[in-house]
Amino acid sequence: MSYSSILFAEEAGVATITLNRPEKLNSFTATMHAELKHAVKRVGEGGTARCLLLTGAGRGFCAGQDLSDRVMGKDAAPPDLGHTLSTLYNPLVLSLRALEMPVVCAVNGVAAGAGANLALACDIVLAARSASFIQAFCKIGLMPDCGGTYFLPRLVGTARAMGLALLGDKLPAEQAADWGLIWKVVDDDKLAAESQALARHLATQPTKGLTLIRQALHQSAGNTIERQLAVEADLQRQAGRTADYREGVAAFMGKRPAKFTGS
Ligand code: LHQ
Repeated sequence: MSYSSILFAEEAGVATITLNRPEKLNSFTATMHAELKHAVKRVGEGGTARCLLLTGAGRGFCAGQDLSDRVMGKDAAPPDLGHTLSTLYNPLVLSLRALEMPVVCAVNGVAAGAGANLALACDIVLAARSASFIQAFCKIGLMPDCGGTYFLPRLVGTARAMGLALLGDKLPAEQAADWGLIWKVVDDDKLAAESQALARHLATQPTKGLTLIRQALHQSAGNTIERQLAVEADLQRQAGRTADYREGVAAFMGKRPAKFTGS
């Protein structure tokens, strides 16, 4: 499949997907959804990638749904947005969460609506100092989707989640980092290099172990302590069977750098 709305590159163990409709702030169209679905599947199913990096082209990261696709005539029947979510956005979020590798997001500019929540679905979010996050849904009569009502209260607590979702104010990147919504802020001109370096580092690490870490943290939100301890025992059992665990211990004992293969 050739892509028109995203860019795809794979190098040094990192698959990079760049949302690429800069003139419309990389807002989502049906084509972009189809291409993203294809690219994420391709990353998960083969190739050499051990980390996915998601970013945007131009001055925005993603402005959510392309609203020019959504203009309704006065007498037109209302659209079934639930269908749009069930068939496009929800599978996208779940496909990112199901990848067996870490997912880094480099938010290069404004992230609004579903674009903001797409970023929050990733494991480590870096943002350019000039970037911002906007839960824009309330301004057009909608509610946060693309996982927003799941991620926001878990990341920043209910009070801040409510404020963000009900007011739709622009949250500057630095405040997002201060609030724990994202991992860190980077100077604009360093974002591409720093996020690529982080992704390349992750791609050299024990990929199976990292996948188990993200699985455990994903499950933690809805679990009791008893259940989560059981999850840890189960996943650690799997970690203990990996070649990278064997290598990690051998390297530590041999006082040498470990060479992880991701297996
Ligand atoms: C856009 C968009 C956009 C089209 C900028 N669409 N063109 C899920 C289920 C189904 C349906 C509904 O939605 C959802 C989930 C959602 O994501 S709902 C939320 C949709 N997103 C928004 O409401 C955000 C709309 N955009 C904005 O509020 C602003 O553009 C922000 C604050 C993101 C950026 O503002 P500025 O920096 O001032 O840029 P701008 O507004 O001038 O935008 C630049 C261009 O991009 C402009 O086009 P033009 O041809 O005039 O230069 C905008 O029309 C276009 N654009 N967002 N979502």
